[in-house]
Amino acid sequence: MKLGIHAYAWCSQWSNDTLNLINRAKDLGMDFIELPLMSLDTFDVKAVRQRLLDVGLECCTSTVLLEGMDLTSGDAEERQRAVSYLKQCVEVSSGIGAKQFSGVIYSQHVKLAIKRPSEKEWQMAADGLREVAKYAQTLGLPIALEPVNRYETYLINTSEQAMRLIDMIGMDNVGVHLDTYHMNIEEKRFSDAVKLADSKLMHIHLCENDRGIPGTGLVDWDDLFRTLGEINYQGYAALESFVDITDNMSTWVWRQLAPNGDTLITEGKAFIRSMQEKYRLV
Ligand code: LER
Ligand code: MN
Repeated sequence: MKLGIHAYAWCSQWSNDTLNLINRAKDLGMDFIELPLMSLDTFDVKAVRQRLLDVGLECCTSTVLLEGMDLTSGDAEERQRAVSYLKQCVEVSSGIGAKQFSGVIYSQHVKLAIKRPSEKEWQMAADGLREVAKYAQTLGLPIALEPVNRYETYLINTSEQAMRLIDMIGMDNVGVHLDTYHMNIEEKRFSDAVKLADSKLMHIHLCENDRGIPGTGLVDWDDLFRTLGEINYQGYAALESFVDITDNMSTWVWRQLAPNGDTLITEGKAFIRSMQEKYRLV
């Protein structure tokens, strides 16, 4: 398993001012860094690619669909904006040499829904993502869907639902991205969610039930890592917490969850490596 860090441990927006975080992640012993693609305007593909090469670090990318870009919107233009944005994310990901691209990419993140999603909305998400996945396939890029809790989306809350949408998309390069914070709210058991995704599991966000440092809260890490050990999970897993509290993220983090990004990494890494050792997951 490759252990990485989401850049949100240190910053809330990626730009050339944050390039040094790539060095920092490497120095702190991470196998990869996860870069957010929410603001492509400030994302310098050439500079990021060069820095990753210079430092010798792998990377993954992720994003969420913001307001105005919704694959499940009744407005065709809005759906098209989402598809165009996701294709741009795929292009940027491929441009920097990312190993995969994932996140809340199936419907607007934090959409105010008043009804459960209709079959038509599921189909619109599948149709939009099929177009994105086809483009990603031409660039050899895998993409993955991150189920998030019911307060953040009405479409994909569980591993089972992610697998259903993947089935509807019908492309081999689409997988599942689980997040322990969301799993703790929506799944019955961590192990069941992992077993359901099985070989489709491509990415995991590791955070506590309060989004703090892994190992300090209520998440059943034994149940998770026993199963990851059983399936010999060789994919990516990133520590995800939001240490830099800002008002521009829909994550509802209003208090300090870790003293700083470096502490999140050193303590989180020690804990996750100990779980890997316990369940013989290299
Ligand atoms: C959203 O709650 C989440 O878990 C993230 O991966 C997106 O930033
Ligand atoms: Mn996440």
